[in-house]
Amino acid sequence: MPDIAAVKAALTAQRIETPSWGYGNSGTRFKVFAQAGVPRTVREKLDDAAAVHEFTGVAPQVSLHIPWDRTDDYAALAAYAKERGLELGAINSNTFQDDSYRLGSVCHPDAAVRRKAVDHLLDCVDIMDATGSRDLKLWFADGTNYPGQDDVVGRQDRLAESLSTVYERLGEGQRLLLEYKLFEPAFYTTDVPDWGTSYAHCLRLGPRAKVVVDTGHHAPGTNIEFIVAFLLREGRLGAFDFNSRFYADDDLMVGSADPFQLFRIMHEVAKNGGLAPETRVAFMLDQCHNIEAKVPAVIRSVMNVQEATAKALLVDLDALGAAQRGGDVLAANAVLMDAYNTDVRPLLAEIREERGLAPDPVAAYLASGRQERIAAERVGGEQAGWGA
Ligand SMILES: [Mn+2]
Repeated sequence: MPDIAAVKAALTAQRIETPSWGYGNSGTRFKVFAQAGVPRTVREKLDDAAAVHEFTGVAPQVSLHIPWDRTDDYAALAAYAKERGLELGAINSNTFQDDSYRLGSVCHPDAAVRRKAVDHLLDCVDIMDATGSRDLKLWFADGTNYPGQDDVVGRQDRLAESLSTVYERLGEGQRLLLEYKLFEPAFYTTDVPDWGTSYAHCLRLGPRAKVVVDTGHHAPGTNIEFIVAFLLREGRLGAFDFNSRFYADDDLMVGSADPFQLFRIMHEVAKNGGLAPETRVAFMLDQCHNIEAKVPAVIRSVMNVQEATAKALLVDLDALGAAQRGGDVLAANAVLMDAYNTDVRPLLAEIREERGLAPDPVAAYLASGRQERIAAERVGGEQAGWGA
């Protein structure tokens, strides 16, 4: 059986990075619903992230999105974060909200547009230098809508050249994380549609280029845990963008739609060394809380990742290996299911109490009065939302 002290140590050491945009208003293509108390500035987003860390104890990093979180002094922003017990995490680029990107950004047929996109990515590396961020996270909306619209291989060549320019600019300890997505906004070809395309570009770039697995970016039925296991084996799993989905890229709270899938993913992570700090896998959330209260939703999401991780750590790997070597299909499956069916909430509550935290972070946040306080204080100004 797993050593419970080691399980507790692994859960205490786990870090889950939250996204600045998760604290702002977001929506669907139909409507963005405003909520009371939503941040109006990047500093107020950091205040919300600090609250999530205060109640969970495992979320000290915040991803920024440029230009949504643009500020004129990134070192000062990093200092503001540090005063609140936070660090600035991945810098997410944005090459999808400018009119010039109608036909793509780094894959655009016009070299001048590609240069503009690459210059933005290089600006993001400058920001990383100022914030101390380790990771540049790239997702491109590039692709085509109609057969014949552009040269598929030509676009791959442009992508490779653009990525190479950015990779060469990275400083010591900085990484390039390349995220893939099957479709949307492009509906015929997407230039980085899957893990294989991302992996192939990362291989050519070098060892500090890694793949990002956004759990909402696959075709229905895709075996995501296989992708995770493969990338870990190859040393190319850079990060997760956790969220969950029923249909497409729904960006719902991680673990809400399919907690069993999240457990299967975390089992491969835990079994294959992905929780070890030296493997440097970043566990990030990429979610939009459109109708639910945002800070409690982020806290719940962090807890969902912790619960899946705890169950994964409880898998009896010795018994599993014995059953697998013996060809005992039912016993092997039963080992996994025993762990999945364990109620780990008391264990996580115990770990929190040992660290001086409330056993139920959502209940503690709601009882703290903070939500009412920020709703009263954050009046006037313009609420932060996606795209701003
Ligand atoms: Mn993502």
